[in-house]
Amino acid sequence: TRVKRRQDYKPPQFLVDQVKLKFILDPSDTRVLTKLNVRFNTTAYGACDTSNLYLDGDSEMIQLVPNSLKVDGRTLEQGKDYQVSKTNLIINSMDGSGNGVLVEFQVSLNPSKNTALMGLYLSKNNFFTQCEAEGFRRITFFPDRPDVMSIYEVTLVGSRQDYPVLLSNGDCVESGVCSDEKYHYAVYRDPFRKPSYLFALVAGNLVHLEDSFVTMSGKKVTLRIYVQHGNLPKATFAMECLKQAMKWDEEQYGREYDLDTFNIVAVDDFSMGAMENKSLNIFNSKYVLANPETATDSDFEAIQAVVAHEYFHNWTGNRVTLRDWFQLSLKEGLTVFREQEFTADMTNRAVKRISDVMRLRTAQFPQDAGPMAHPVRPESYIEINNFYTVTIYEKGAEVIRMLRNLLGPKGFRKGCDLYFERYDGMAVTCDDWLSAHQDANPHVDLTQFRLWYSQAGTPQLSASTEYDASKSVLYLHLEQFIPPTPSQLLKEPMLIPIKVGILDRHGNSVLVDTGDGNAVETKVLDMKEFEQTFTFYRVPPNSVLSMLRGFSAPVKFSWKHQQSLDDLIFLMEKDKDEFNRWDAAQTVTLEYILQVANQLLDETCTLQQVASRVPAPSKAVLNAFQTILLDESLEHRFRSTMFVLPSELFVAEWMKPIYPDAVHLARLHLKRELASYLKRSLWSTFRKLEKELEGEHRLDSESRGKRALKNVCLEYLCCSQDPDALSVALEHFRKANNMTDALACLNILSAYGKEQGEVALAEFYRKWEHEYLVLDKWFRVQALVPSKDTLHRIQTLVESKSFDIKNPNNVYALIGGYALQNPYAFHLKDGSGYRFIADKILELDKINPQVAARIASCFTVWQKLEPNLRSLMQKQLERLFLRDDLSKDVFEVVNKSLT
Ligand code: BAL
Ligand code: ZN
Repeated sequence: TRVKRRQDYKPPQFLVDQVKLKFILDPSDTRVLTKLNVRFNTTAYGACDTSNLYLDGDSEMIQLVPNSLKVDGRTLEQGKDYQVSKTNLIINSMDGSGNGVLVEFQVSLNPSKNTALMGLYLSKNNFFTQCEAEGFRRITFFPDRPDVMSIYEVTLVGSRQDYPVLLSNGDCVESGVCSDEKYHYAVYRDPFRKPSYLFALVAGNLVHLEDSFVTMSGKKVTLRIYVQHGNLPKATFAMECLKQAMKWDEEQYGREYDLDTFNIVAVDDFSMGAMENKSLNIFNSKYVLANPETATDSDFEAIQAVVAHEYFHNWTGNRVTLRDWFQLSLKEGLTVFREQEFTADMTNRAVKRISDVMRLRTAQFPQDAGPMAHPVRPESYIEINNFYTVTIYEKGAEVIRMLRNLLGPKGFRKGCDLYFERYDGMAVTCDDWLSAHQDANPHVDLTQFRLWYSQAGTPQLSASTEYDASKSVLYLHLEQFIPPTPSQLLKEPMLIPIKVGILDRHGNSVLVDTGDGNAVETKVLDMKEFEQTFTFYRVPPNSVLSMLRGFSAPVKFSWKHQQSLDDLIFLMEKDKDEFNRWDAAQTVTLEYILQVANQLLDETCTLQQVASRVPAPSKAVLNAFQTILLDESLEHRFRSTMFVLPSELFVAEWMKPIYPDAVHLARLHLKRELASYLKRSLWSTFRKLEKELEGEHRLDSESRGKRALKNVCLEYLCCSQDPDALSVALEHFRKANNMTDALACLNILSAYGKEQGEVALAEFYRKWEHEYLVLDKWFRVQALVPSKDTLHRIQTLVESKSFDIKNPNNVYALIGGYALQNPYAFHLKDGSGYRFIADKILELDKINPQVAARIASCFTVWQKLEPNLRSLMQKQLERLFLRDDLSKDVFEVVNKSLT
């Protein structure tokens, strides 16, 4: 299997100025008439007599129609003038002078067989496309790489009855009925040059919601959201989000929309979240459709984020695109950053930051410490689909955030403006992005900062202090260590921006004075060396440092000598930085959970036995949580977030080797201790909020916060399986008038209430059996039941009529939920969980390799597990490795895991 390397990049030999495509749509035999205006790339290679033209084409999906290939009107002969392989169409001896040549041909394809959902495929009898990263080669032969940018004209022809809606990128310039009146057609022209991965078409029986937006220069843009019949009322929220995003991008980045229409289409079968095709975004329906009965508050927030994300791509990704796939984070990291900032502006900044960091720590840190670790700009890959990762996206966004902190908001905006101005309409690199910022900010040196793009691994930052009471000076010693990652053993020191604050013993801010004449409440220290000491002046005795405020860099921070519990509790209660209050609570609870887990290791014991064997959590900690729960001056949402204990996956990151059961028991033990100590306050808070929320359901941020806190209280109250609490949860479940409450209760009941859980699951199913997206939640709830019996449940569910293994949402919810998010149920001591998942990976690999590979990533942890689990998981990896029919996607994950 061929490895692609960044350093092997060469410009394309041929460019394609114009693409004309005519699709005659048929579920099992679609024809694509393709006309390409190609010319030899003389700018890169000079002129030559002739050269072979290589067009990518995936023979699994497309067939060249015999005798259809012509060059400048002359029909070519197979074998003599051209060859077709599994992956290419090679046309011999094309003109190398740089003059335009017209290449025409026809291909046939069978969308109904396209279960990989890459290229042209069917979902509920409607046609959709997904071309990123390399799906266009499953539609027609083409130089399918992002640096070949073309003007597209697309004609769609299809049955009027079956496909009343015909859509492609750009503006519809012509449409009508064909001579055979059963068919109609539409012609689309996209005036912007674009790479093939941004091509899209949709044809089907859909309805749409329409609205408009007037841009900053007064242009009216028509906005449409297309959905299946019956779903229109569920699209109104997404439409509001789209308008918010359009406005925000004008205000924050000066970016205006550039066409007369902007379309979003929702589809149930989709491997990713959504896709930013030029003016025709295609979305996984779960990121479009919502009403309070069927969607949770988190679903609404996810829709807001994804709608904005795809819209923002119009500038960061589409107008300025990628030179090659190694640069993926150039558009993804930047767009995630823009989306995060947008969401922070629309909701609660601190809570948003906390949830982003939770995701980074739970998913990205383990990836960066495992066999699939890669830099934000990878050096090599086997299958690019495997690189749509939390590292490219979320760590990529952290890198952009650090850059903005380094340059300041104004300098960053100047750099962005220059980037858009300089590279509009071009396919560029991460280096180009940095050079725009460097040129716009000549006083800052970005040389060392570039390492964030090339070095993988989460930097570990450790700190210690010394205080000189006679001078009121505090010395902060910092050390950074970047662990070795695959093919990168030695690392250079990174530029780590560290935001610090100082608090005196009463919790008042002490100005951070480093002697540069600029004493401020929060200061950014630029850590550049492996070891560095910072000096703070005029520091009162017994002050406490608040480190890495707002999580100013994606690093693992720790104190050399464990911070005292008093200091942590103090920060939890008093820090001026809300993020750090939360983080202090995380540290306190993480340390306790680890202490208990390390005491249990692989001993099998009940929770009662755990409680009798380990030291109880300190009263001071319990009281601190009590104070926070009852502190009405804090936002509900923030209070609820404070009660989310570090996830089992995150705790495991700190345990060597990992004993998943011990982590689970230790975490649950702490939860129960908290619940028991806070019982009265939890009940009173729950009851109070329940009352306040009575009446009509409201979606505003305050109501969402109240629901979150109320449901957190209920969860704590139920976690010890208290029958009274469980009855309340069941009652609450039954009378819920919104999905947030119903689902929260369902999760609680199925996790902690045996019979009540089954009753609630059955009732939920009966109510929502016909609501595809809600049923998906029902799958996920069951996948997440923290029980050793969960595997049996999943085994039954995958065979049920409601589950469709061809549907990625179903797979991610049930199989992914189990293998990737439920360590206690997945890590079974007889290895049966691993065997089941390996079987499913093999089955999925034949259907949708991209989805199969994502599930396979659950095995990347094996080397960190305790010896028994480690060898059981290794066995399944080896079993997969021995297959000779694995897709590139799964092969890459398995192969890297074993090496
Ligand atoms: N470009 C793939 C989907 C997304 O990140 O928007
Ligand atoms: Zn994106």
